[in-house]
Amino acid sequence: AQRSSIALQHGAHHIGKRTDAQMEIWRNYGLGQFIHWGLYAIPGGHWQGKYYPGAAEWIRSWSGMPNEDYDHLYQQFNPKNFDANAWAAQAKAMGARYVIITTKHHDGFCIWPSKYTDYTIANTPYKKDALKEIVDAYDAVGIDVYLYFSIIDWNHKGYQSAAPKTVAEKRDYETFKTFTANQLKELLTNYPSAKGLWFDGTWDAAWVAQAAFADSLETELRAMRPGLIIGSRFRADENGKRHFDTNGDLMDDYEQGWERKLPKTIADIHGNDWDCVMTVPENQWGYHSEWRGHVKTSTELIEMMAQSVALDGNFVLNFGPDGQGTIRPEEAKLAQEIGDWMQINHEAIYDCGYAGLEKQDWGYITQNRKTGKYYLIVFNVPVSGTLKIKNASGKGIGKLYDLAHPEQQYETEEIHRSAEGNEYFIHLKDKPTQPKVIVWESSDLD
Ligand code: FHN
Repeated sequence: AQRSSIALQHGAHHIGKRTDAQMEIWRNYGLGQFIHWGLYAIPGGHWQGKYYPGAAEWIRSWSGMPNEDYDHLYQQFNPKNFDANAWAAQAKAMGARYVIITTKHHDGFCIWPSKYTDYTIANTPYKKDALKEIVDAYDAVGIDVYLYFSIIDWNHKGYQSAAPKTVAEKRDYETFKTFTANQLKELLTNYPSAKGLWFDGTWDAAWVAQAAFADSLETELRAMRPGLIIGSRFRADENGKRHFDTNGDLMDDYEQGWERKLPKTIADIHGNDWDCVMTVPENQWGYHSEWRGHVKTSTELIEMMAQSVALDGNFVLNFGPDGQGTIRPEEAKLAQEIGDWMQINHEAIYDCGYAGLEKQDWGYITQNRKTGKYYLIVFNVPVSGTLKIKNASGKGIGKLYDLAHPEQQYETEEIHRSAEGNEYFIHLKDKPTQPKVIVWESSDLD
């Protein structure tokens, strides 16, 4: 059906995927790391013996913690165990190929010495530029850095959530806009290796009404850094539409709406690039000293990563270091377990995407975008030990073998021939205890 096409000044500026080199790199990452680290890591979800049940990084908004107490936390920020090189080494061992780091969350505290506010790391006992340490450390191990930036800023006096109404409110909000633009340009200037900006806190009515301003600011930022990658959360169009403009077209470079949830089928992603950002517990990003509820296992997280890549997306796992800069043992263990799996199986994740084959109940199929090889990532082995696969039309079965043991080839049994593709059984020889990857090099039909 013909889609309506309303003329928009501030809608999507390109239709369809970006095909330049930097975006190709982004698309092929497969696995990323998210880090939420700021002043909220000090209370860690508790204040004066009381437990805060919300996300730890939102504690300032809780009636149980007075704002002035929160606003003095910076005087204690002195993370004695912070070692950016150790974080980067751990992320590298996990198999992450990009990192998104909170430069400033909703509280407004900057982990870089911004010259546009005093509310920065420069005024803490730590004093040093932690963001630079992180960028340098991740650069050194070859992990691309993306800068998370919250438009919501509870510390700036011009910041408003509701659309400004009075003359004074409007004037104040203009100061906030200038401040936001200055900080973003400062970040791109100070950290020239950063590949993109990951925006958040852009749902306020005041910001949603800034289509023209945000669009022109984005043009300036892109001019500063050719290849810069920005997701769909930054700006709204002139009708206040977010992520997708009034015509239903994706705003900017990739869809940023997959937070703590995943698409189920390829139809859900509408042909767009996307990433999923995921927490380990239900909804904690910053450090919360006492996680409650279900804490995901490495197998669950590996499955989410496989599902993401099989549906053409990236999977980004969040870490919330504590107030001393320590990555908690639960997260360190997950990083280790995912890394152990990735060491053997990364070929099924890196440079891979949607295979165009029918999904099967035993797991997910990814395809290397360059070699065309398929990877069967098996999570659910049927009691029969037999997996069904269906190839693409016009293709022959070729060969199937274990990624971990390429000499281990599989016999296939043809079940059914049809013009849309033939169906086969593969008979597993063992009962895997870990998600297992089988490589499938299908062949052209003679
Ligand atoms: O409010 C934030 C939340 O604290 C966290 O930073 C996540 C990460 O995507 N984003 C917002 C909620 O959508």
